[in-house]
Amino acid sequence: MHPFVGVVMGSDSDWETMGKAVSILEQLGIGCEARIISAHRNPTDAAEYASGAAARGAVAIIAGAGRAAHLPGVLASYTNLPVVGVPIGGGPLAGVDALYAIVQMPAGIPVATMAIDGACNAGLFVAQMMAVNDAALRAKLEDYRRNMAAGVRAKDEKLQLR
Ligand code: RP5
Repeated sequence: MHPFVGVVMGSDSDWETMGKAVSILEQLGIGCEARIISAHRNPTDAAEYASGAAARGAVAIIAGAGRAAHLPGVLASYTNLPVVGVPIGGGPLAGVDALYAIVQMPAGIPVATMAIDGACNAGLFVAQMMAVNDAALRAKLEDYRRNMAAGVRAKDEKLQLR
């Protein structure tokens, strides 16, 4: 059984954002599966997915949803796996509705909430949790930060040539 991260989104319209979590996990060599499951359109599938995820080898779930955005909290209520929530931007309230719905979990069922559309950080956050017990993954994350810092320096140098 290979460990993997479940990346769940409420709609295919969330993919443009949630694909960034999949990309960063894949870039770091972490297995993941992407699923579209809605907490209100097919709630029994949501319950079944979260209930069975740990037994299938999931180590965490990243869940993204927009608007009423109850998906992360609903999935978290069916599993003890860490659930990371990504509020999806857009809609009449620009994602603030989703942020509030995801971040304000009552005590007892935690959801680690990222920024609106913060799917890349959701992937990195889960990778950093997994890296606590994985030296090779730690090295990849260190590389990632080194490259990011080099990118900023390169942009700075380019600006100085202006
Ligand atoms: C939420 O409603 C989804 O997560 C999505 O962000 C939003 C709109 O869904 P669609 O109408 O685009 O399917 O459940």
